[in-house]
Amino acid sequence: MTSASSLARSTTVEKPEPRLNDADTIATEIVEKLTYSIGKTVKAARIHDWLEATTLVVRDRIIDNWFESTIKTYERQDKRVCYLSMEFLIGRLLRDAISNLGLTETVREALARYDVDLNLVELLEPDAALGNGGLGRLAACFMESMATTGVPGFGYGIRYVHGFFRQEVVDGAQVELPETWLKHGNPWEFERRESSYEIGFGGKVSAIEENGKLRSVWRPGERVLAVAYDTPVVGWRGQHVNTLRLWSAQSLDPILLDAFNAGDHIGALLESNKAEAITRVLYPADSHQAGQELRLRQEYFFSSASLQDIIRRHLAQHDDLTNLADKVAIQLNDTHPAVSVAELMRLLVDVHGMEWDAAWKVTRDTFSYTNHTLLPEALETWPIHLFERLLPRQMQIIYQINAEVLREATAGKQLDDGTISAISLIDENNGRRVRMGQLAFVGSHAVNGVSALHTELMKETVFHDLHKVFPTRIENKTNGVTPRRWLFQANPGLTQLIEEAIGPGFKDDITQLAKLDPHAEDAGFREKFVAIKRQNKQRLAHLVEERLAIHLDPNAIFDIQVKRIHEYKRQLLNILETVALYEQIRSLPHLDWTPRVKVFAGKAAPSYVQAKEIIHLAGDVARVINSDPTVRGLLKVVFIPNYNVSLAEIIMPAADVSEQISTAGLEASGTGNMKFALNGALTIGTLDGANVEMLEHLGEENIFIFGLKADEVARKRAEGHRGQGVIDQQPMLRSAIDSISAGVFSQDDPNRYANLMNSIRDRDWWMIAADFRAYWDTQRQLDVLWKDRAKWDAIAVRNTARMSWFSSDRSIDEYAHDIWHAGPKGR
Ligand code: 26V
Repeated sequence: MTSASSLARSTTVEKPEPRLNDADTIATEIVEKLTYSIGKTVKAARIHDWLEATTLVVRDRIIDNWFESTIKTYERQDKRVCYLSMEFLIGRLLRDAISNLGLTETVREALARYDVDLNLVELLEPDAALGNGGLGRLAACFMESMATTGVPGFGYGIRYVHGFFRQEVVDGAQVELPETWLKHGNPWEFERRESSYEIGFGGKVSAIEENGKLRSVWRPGERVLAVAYDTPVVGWRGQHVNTLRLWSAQSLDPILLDAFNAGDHIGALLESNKAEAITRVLYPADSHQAGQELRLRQEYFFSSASLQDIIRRHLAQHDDLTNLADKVAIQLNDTHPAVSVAELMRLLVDVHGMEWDAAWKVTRDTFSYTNHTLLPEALETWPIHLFERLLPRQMQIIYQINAEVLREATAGKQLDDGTISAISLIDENNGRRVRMGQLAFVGSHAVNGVSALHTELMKETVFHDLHKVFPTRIENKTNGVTPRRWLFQANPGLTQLIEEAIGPGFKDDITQLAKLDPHAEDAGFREKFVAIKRQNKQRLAHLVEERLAIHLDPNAIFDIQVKRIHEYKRQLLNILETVALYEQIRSLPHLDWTPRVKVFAGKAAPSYVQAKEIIHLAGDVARVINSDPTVRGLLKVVFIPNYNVSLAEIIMPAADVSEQISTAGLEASGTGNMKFALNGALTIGTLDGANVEMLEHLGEENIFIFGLKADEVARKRAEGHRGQGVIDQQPMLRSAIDSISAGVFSQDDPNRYANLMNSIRDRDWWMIAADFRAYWDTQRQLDVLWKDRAKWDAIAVRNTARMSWFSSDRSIDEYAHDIWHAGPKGR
């Protein structure tokens, strides 16, 4: 038998009979699972049991398609896309899976037969919060879009035992609590003990002679096991199912028997504790480098495991690794997996015996890298001594890559010392460090930013010199969000209304949302659109009432800023405008003020002092304003604790105004901006990140842009801008800052905000004082517009109609076509 036919025989499995998807069948199967998998009768079942049984029934249906997709990719030897990301911020999976399979109403009906409410069942599922914010959520949207558009995608990441911390606010201050998403098990994952790899750390490198050539041999001093856990990712209509493979660290030698037998029971377990610590917790900082050894261990651990897995799969189908880049594209989600560049070189050269030059070509052709931030404090570098101790062979390889890249860069050209030190992989100025951005850049054939402006700024700033040497390498791929989660599931009312207006075609082809545009002129349609917005606002108001005992009036403008708390995102600008508005309403109560509700939510990195002060201030301001009868009915402020994906799904559809007010040049893209606008909120924002493309697609009458532009910010900073000069010209701003400084909102501790306020008076690094007036004026313009409901509502409808370009399906098509050359659009 030829090897090809034996392969075909071994992989062609009998296709299972398609399952029936009517409510009777599903109800029967749920009860079967309850009985035989969970061991409960219908009578004894608690709602958690119904969740588990329902999940297992839905999962069965996904598994059938999962096998089919996997076998098809294997048999056709399709090029695969491996998305390496330290974070996947997935949220809940059950509703997503049911909805993508088209089973929402059927499952609802099946459960209703037992008086079980699907909505309540869904609420019990814990969020998979394996990410910090934008970068991790983008990875989750991309996984869903790859499955939807039929790109054979593999997500590779870390199975953290504890995801992003749970936030509570105690006496105004953020408190971080551990998150325990795996407490009741995880029915979505499959442990793959057979797919496990050894990962080494430390030890020594020696060179041995083999056939007249020198070969490096790394003998690590420590080894841990990476064990795979697979989760199926189902695309729209269940057509295609991809895999998210997350690695868990285990000790190779769980109990040191010698120590155990000698009576040292605790010592016998230390090894295993140390090994398993690698995947125990997600680092909760997204703005500055932690610099801890454990973080570097995490990065290398998941990079090496993923590459070993990719190579094993490749060699199962191909004779050697020379054609790796034809069969696999590896996308590096930021620099967190950048050590992969050195690790792939090590595997190719040291383990698989490839020549250096050939290996370098394979490496570069295989990798591509996405940059997600320009903030200097977030750019990863590692001290050489740490890198060398933990990864001695990879350090040697980095030196060699560096030497050759510098040779390539200087070939035929005269480069000055400044340029050479700027493109070097080693930073010599801050105590010798490895620069992970430079490593990712030189090891990739394509490097992308996540919005047009961000990509241009990458060329001018962080990668200025590398861009000159490799002028075609940087390109743009503007972010997107999946309309399945962020419109169909989060806003079923609006989805149904859209379907009534333009038919169901938009569900399979989101560009058809454009057909909604003329309905902006239709008063009858607008009325229905507004009725749905109102229901969504009521749902949010209900949640706030329940959790915080604060009453919100759905007739007011719901003005919402939800995202990580960071100085550059300028929650402080929003709070200052809120205080100024409060003071204006108090002093001019007879004016015709437009009622507003200001909503804030977001987490601060545990060590980020200013961000925590901003949370405290939001709470303090909320308490004073909400208890002041003079502004009752006109102004309310809430900070909702523990912002996460599930809360976002309730918040996005309930917004009238979306706050996207970062200091221009600093928000790489933003994706919340897209979710809000898709759900019919009006954006007030700076010309930053993807707001720029939103302006292009919406038209300038449908978005509210204010403030300094990126180049103006840079110029002002260079000129040594200070806040005080502006504050002196702005009585409203001065009064707001003075009130906060004087302790009006913090009578228990009047000096609490002295530093925060002084930072605006002095450096005003984030241009809060500089942009205050423009922001205030634009907010008042929105107040006026609110009174012209026909106009406001038409703009809201147009926002929904014009956002289809911001679907992550479009982003994925572009990656597939321009970078990966994989999937239906990539061939
Ligand atoms: C950086 C670091 C630094 C070391 C410590 C741990 C850690 C964890 C995450 C990060 C990445 C932060 C970058 C990030 O999340 N960027 C956001 O990416 C979004 C998706 O592209 C984009 O929409 C946001 O504008 C951008 O801030």
